Amino acid sequence: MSYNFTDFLQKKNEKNLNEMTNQEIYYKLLEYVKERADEKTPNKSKKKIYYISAEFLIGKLLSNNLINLGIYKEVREELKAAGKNLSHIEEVETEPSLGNGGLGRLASCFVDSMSTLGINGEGVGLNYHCGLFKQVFKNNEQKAEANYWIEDQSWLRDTNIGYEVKFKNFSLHSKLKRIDILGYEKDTKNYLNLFDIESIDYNLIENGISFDEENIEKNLTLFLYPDDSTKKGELLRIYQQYFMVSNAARLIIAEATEKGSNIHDLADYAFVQINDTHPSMVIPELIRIMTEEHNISFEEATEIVTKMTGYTNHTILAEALEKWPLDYLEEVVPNIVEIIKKLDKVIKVKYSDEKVQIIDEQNRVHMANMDIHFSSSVNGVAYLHTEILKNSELKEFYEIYPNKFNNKTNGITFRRWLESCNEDLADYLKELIGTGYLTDAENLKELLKYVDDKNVYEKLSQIKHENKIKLKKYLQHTQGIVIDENSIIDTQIKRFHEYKRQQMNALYVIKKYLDIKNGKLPERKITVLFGGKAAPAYIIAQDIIHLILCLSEIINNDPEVNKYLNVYLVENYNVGLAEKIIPATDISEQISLASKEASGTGNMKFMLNGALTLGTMDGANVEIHDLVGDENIYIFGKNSDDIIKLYETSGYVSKDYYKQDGIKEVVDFITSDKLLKVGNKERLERLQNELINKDWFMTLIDFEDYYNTKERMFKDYENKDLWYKKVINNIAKAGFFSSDRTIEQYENEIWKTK
Ligand code: GL4
Repeated sequence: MSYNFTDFLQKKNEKNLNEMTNQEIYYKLLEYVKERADEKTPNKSKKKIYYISAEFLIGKLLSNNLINLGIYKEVREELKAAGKNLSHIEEVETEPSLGNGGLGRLASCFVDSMSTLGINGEGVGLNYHCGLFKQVFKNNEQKAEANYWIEDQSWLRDTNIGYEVKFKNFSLHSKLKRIDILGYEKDTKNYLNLFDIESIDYNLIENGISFDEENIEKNLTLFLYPDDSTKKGELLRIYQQYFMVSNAARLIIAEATEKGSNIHDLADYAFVQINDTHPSMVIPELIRIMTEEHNISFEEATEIVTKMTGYTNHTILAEALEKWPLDYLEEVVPNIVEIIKKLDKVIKVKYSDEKVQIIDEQNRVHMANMDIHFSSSVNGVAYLHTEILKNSELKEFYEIYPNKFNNKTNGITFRRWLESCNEDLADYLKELIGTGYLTDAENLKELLKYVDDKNVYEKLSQIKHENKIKLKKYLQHTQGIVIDENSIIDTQIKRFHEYKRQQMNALYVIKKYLDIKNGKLPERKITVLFGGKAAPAYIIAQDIIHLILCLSEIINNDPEVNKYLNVYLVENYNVGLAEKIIPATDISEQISLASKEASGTGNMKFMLNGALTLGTMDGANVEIHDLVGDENIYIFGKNSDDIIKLYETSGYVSKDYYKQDGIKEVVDFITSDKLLKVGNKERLERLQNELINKDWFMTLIDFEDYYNTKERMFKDYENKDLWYKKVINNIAKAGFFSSDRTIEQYENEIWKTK
């Protein structure tokens, strides 16, 4: 029986809406949504997918749940009638940042799509009490603070499910918490399963964000590790990973047994998708439980587990592939080490090539290698990425297992990244092409009918302008930043990493500043927006943040320049900010060094929201380019083959580029008096030195092409018809990047639950 929010409040004898504060309304809405979600039944099928991931960057859930329940507009109208504003109420919700970036956000888009497609597939991860650190800026530097998100009332539901997890020196009892994952207008739902320890000691937080390494029993789920892409060998990480997979294995076996599995046939009941190598220990853990507790031989257990697991690789950065020292593992989980050694022996007998061994000569366990040997599917996350895995990074494995390798180009959920974050655009699309695109994103292609329609250009540019005004209000209110809604908005939002090359964008800003100082003025004001966090241990990334903050201080306060150029680094970039920035952006910066960004998913979100891509032929940019064609994207820079060759031959010498006209002046500016006046000498000098003498991610090789291509973009922007024709082409072709398509491919080609 359907009842609206007002009925719900009456039933509970609550005050009238107009007498309640936004805070009160938020908590009542939370209750109401949970009650409505109770009407839904879990998806059922004999075989179930367990998407195990150390990260689920779920973002706020209220508006998405309202949309998926099909009551977003209804609730908004009810609130409006009582003089309340739903978007103000959304602000009350704290954002759970249970992920670092793209990898965790992808996992969240995937659970949304599994639910929407009616697939019996759930997420399994950890319930971190502090999400990714809160970023604050002081003296033009990033400081990290603890980021609590769990309140007395939240989306988490308690269960009475829990297991005993044995470590070498102690055991921990777990507690499973669940979050409902509602499919879009579906009668069914799935869960996100987050395991926790029984009680957390909050006093163990040191310096805002670091663990007390002595008290793991009391703080195992206290923090999410703040490293994206670089994985340091930390003991705590092993504790977290084992806790996660041991619980997952118990859950899988319990659920399968309940459905009638005799464990010999476990692969008919469960499939585990291993999201990067953080959950890799699920392989030896399942084998351990089968052999120790179910009387199954090691050989048979290995065969079963291989059949029921698939591994997704998300990165080709060598330093990001986890390699755990064997003695670390011994110290934490000796039981697993026995199994890993046995698996290693199986491989050593078969193959002599050092590159494919699980345990190397320095006694380090290569988690990815174990995954590849002992799972049935290995996939990359974009066409180019998978090709690089097959032909270079994991070549030796591809030769052994050509049939295991497959590609699953990433996707994004259109419910969050269009319906929810850009309502005006979503409504206008419905007006033009109907609602079909909401369930079959390929229907966006129908927009091509309007590719020459100037009225549509006009309307799209109005929507963009409105979104800029909304962003302006929001940033003004929350961060004291005042952007100009009449400027062109050029955005780079993502984790700070040298390979993503925010430093190249910063060099562009310097060049533009110098241009303006020299009287070369842009036709229209440019607002350069940055957002992103740097891992606290990643010094150069912190230096890049510092440079950008210093540049914004100088530029935004210089009356000669700030009429033409503004630069902002928004503080504490997270999913919520992305949802506001993306719809307001004109230029999407996707400028990683070719071959380094596995896929990217921000690139897809911008495209869908009518921004044009300025990018290299890297990750999923390659597929965006293939879909929209040369004339609807701005590609620059060296391609991945050239870059891979340069690495192989050590053929890049940054100093040769530094010496060139136009580059030296810009790089030298980093330690100019102007910058040293507002900045930290050590940081600026270190960064400059890095660029001149090392530049591992080849910033300088692409700088000139980047600058020229961006200039061409600004010029094209002034021709509205030309620009919006490109915008329509981009939105129309974005359907391919729906995570529903990605998940359908996982289902049809790997999981086969149906
Ligand atoms: C990442 C990749 O860096 C990113 O390109 C990709 O889009 C994402 C999801 O597949 O995974 N890998 C790691 S590690 N962090 C990421 O964001």
